[in-house]
Amino acid sequence: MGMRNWFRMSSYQVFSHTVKLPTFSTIPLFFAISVGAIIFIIYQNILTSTLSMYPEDTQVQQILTAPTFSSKPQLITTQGEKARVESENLDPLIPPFNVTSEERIAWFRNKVPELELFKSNNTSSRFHDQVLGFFDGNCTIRYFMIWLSPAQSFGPREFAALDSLFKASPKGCLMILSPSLNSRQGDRILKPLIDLGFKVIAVTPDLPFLVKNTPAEGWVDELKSGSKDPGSISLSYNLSNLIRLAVLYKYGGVYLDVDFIILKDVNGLRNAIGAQSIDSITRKWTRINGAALIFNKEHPLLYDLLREFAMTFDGTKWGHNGPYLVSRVIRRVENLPGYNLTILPPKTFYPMDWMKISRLFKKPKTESEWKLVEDMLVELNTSTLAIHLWNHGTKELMIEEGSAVERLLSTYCVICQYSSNNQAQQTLQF
Ligand SMILES: *[C@@H]1O[C@H](CO)[C@@H](O)[C@H](O)[C@H]1NC(C)=O
Ligand SMILES: *[C@@H]1O[C@H](CO)[C@@H](O)[C@H](O)[C@H]1NC(C)=O
Ligand SMILES: *[C@@H]1O[C@H](CO)[C@@H](O)[C@H](O)[C@H]1NC(C)=O
Ligand SMILES: *[C@@H]1O[C@H](CO)[C@@H](O)[C@H](O)[C@H]1NC(C)=O
Ligand SMILES: *[C@@H]1O[C@H](CO)[C@@H](O)[C@H](O)[C@H]1NC(C)=O
Ligand SMILES: *[C@@H]1O[C@H](CO)[C@@H](O)[C@H](O)[C@H]1NC(C)=O
Ligand SMILES: CC(=O)N[C@H]1CO[C@H](CO)[C@@H](O)[C@@H]1O
Repeated sequence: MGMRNWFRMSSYQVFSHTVKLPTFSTIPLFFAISVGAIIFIIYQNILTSTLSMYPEDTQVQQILTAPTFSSKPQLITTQGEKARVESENLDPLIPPFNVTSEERIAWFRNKVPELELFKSNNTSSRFHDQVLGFFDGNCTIRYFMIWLSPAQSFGPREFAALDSLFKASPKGCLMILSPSLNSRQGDRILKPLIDLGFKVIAVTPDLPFLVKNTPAEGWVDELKSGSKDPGSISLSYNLSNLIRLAVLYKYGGVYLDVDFIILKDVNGLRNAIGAQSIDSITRKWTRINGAALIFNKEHPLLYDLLREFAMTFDGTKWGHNGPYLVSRVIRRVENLPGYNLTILPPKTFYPMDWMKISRLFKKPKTESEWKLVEDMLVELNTSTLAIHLWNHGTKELMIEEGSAVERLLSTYCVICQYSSNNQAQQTLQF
């Protein structure tokens, strides 16, 4: 029990050392810029320095989105990519194509006994012991990631996310919730980091245990018992959303998607989530993204999100789609007392939006393009904690030599498998 409170207690200690109070001059400035744009960033009654980040965002966007890259980035056409696409088809949670709802339910019912994720129904979970055993007092920060695809599709780009994480937080501890990586193959993938003394582990999450006594418990029970249609797209997508909420609700810590490059330690932030876009006039957020979450355990927002998840999946009650869930819930609660929520500006985690991210994969050709990449790197180094690469749209893109992404990958790393030569795309053999 003492352990379970650890994150919370020590996070306050850490926070008190690192929080920067806004200077008095920034407060009136901010007010002048956005009177009436209600921004609500309160952490334990302290206005954090993130307030003053909003006005600067225009500058960042100008640098990051300057329209100099003319041609499109190249697509990968190598063997490696074909192998990757094929292995992704092995995702155990993608239901058979073009079948009825009844057929999908039947398919899933047969599948459940094989799915490690759903195995336990025990209050004394082995998973829980693994979490308590892994995050000891030497972890400066507690990270979680999730990987529900097969181990063979965990490629060099995903590895680069881990590599950047340990560059930023060498004393941090990372638990990857993943049935497939909790294996010999997973051990081989993580070995280079473990050999260097970094604390990383892959553990099969115990979903029934994680959602116990949360509003999502019934949802998981129904799915498990085969009375709920798992849906036609990918159950992994929804389960990943659910697991990140449940694990932070239970233990607290930092959750990150595996398509980030982490530039800085996020220690010092608590109960924070990133805006992905803001209104250019009011400066108020328009979309919040759940790819990066920094929360104390049992935070009320996580509870609300779990409840919303369980309700919306039903389809009959709310009828909104998954990706909007976080924004919708936060819009309802952001001004309520007791939430202590920090909404970070887009440049913190999403400095480049998904429509424009591909330019970061392109080789700069002219002198002004090189200069632009330099400026971007400086800007990212000053104002971004982690850059989201929007894998859904970019995993097919080649990381071209000298591109911003290549530069980032070869800078923010300890093992640095991406080097500056053209071999960056060769498939690494784990
Ligand atoms: C929010 O901050 C207040 C004041 O510090 C504290 O009492 C309360 O527990 C915090 N709530 C959460 C959910 O962290
Ligand atoms: C889906 O299944 C139906 C009936 O089995 C069939 O008529 C239809 O052509 C299939 N569609 C695709 C895209 O395979
Ligand atoms: C439940 O936990 C107990 C004790 O840890 C163990 O002996 C038992 O096999 C577990 N049952 C299941 C279904 O996991
Ligand atoms: C676990 O589930 C099995 C059937 O799936 C049931 O027989 C058993 O009683 C359950 N155990 C607990 C502790 O809920
Ligand atoms: C922290 O690390 C030291 C040295 O490796 C070890 O002796 C100590 O037991 C660790 N502390 C905890 C709480 O695990
Ligand atoms: C980022 O900025 C810090 C301090 O401002 C500097 O020490 C560091 O070298 C920079 N890193 C890169 C990769 O530019
Ligand atoms: C509750 C939830 O997030 N449900 C989503 C599951 O995934 C599908 C798409 O794959 C969404 O449409 C649902 O909204």
